[in-house]
Amino acid sequence: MPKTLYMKDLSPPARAVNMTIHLLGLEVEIKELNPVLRDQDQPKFRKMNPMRTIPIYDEGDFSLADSHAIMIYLLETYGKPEHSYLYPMDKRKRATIHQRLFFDCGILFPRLRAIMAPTYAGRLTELTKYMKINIDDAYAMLEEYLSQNLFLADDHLTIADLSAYTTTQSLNIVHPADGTRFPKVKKWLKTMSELDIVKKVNEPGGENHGNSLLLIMEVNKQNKKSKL
Ligand SMILES: N[C@@H](CCC(=O)N[C@@H](CS)C(=O)NCC(=O)O)C(=O)O
Repeated sequence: MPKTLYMKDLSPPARAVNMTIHLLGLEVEIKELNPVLRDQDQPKFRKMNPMRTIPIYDEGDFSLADSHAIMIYLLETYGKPEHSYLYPMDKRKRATIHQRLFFDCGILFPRLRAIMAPTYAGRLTELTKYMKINIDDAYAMLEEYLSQNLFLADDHLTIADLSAYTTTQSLNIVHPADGTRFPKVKKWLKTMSELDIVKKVNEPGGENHGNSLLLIMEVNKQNKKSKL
């Protein structure tokens, strides 16, 4: 059954899935859906994903939304022994990975989305104090996790890192982590940025996403000024 990933390169969760696909060596056709243009609202995609978000993964007779669910499915279904480092069989290790994926889904990404939505809607001109406090609070949680292991859920790379990295990379562009307060976050960001998979598959979308948010905020600022 042919496999398709509906995504856009700028999307952090979509890039996390794409990196997983590459690490597993899967043949998956990538088709672009632009969430800013609301491509995902078309009836076909609404049926596949009533949440109306990307990424969406499709195998013809089965489709799945939410990057975290997709990554787990891909590892469980297509993971070979050589991929077990990404998602070890040990139940407690998996439970920790699941928790970190939920952390991305429930804490990290919503704090980024809180910036993305008003920026794309033309309303946000700069981060509010409240947004910055929330991001620093998320960095503090990451710092704690990274004090327990070298990577987010273990002493090596797992799918939890792929997921949280794409989100944190953008957060770190719009509101850089303070290296004095969050040294482990800074080190992890650097380590992740130097991985081959990140360089080859995550980029240039990763850098472009955060930078485009800053650029759009600047445009929003100019537009606001010109209306005064
Ligand atoms: N928890 C979801 C979040 C997906 C998500 O919000 N994707 C954004 C693009 S980065 C989107 O499709 N936004 C459209 C919207 O929220 O309406 C996942 O991990 O897949």
